[in-house]
Amino acid sequence: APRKVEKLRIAVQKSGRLNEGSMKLLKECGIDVPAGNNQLKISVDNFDAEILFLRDDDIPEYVQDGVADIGFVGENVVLEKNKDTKILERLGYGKCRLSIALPKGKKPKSIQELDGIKIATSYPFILKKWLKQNKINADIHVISGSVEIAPRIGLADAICDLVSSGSTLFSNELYEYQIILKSEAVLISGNNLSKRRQELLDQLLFRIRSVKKAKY
Ligand code: PRT
Ligand code: ZN
Repeated sequence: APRKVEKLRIAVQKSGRLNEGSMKLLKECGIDVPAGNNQLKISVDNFDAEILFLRDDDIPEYVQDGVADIGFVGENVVLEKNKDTKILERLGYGKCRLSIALPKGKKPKSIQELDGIKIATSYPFILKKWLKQNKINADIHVISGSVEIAPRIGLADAICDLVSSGSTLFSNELYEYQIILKSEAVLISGNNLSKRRQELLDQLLFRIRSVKKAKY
């Protein structure tokens, strides 16, 4: 019987802000991913790999559990989920900041003045850690989407959310007060790759680093 080929299982965001950058990077690495018709899993023809298309939030857990071997995902998601994975490489796309934003006109002279306020966020783990490090006592109110409207409807005094151009904050009469994390897409891996999969990962990493070098 033919031996089953072991493939490197690569998790990529199915759709959203990181999909295009991740697919482009794979292509630049010489990995041809056949155009998918909305499939969850696609095999690559010219590299022993298969691509798993997932929601970004699920990628750290799937990589930790060994459902995927590696994943392309935002560092913000990796740090928030706090799973047992390691960051192998920063990838240079998907750049954004996780920042505390305040209503226009509120201008605390120092971050200590944030004490006692209520902050709406989808990033409670990262925010909590930052508040603790800075000895600030604030209330965290977790919401999963449209965080930027929370101050206007009286749900919170401030928000902690991802910012890139700043236009979402601007149109909600908020401004970026304090950056708590600078994020970009990263490559993560789990801890128990087979010998063959580790070999494939080393090949891919070598190519990723060559692509990055060629860009600078
Ligand atoms: O469906 P799935 O769960 O996979 O996707 P998602 O909707 O959760 O994530 P998606 O595609 O929005 O973002 C994926 C990743 O892109 C994030 O985890 C970040 O690592 C990165 N990224 C980079 C951003 C942004 N820039 C960004 N601007 N993610 C979100 N935003 C949002 C932000 O939350 C806010 O609503 O864009 C708005 C602010 O943008 P500006 O330009 O108005 O400042
Ligand atoms: Zn998501």
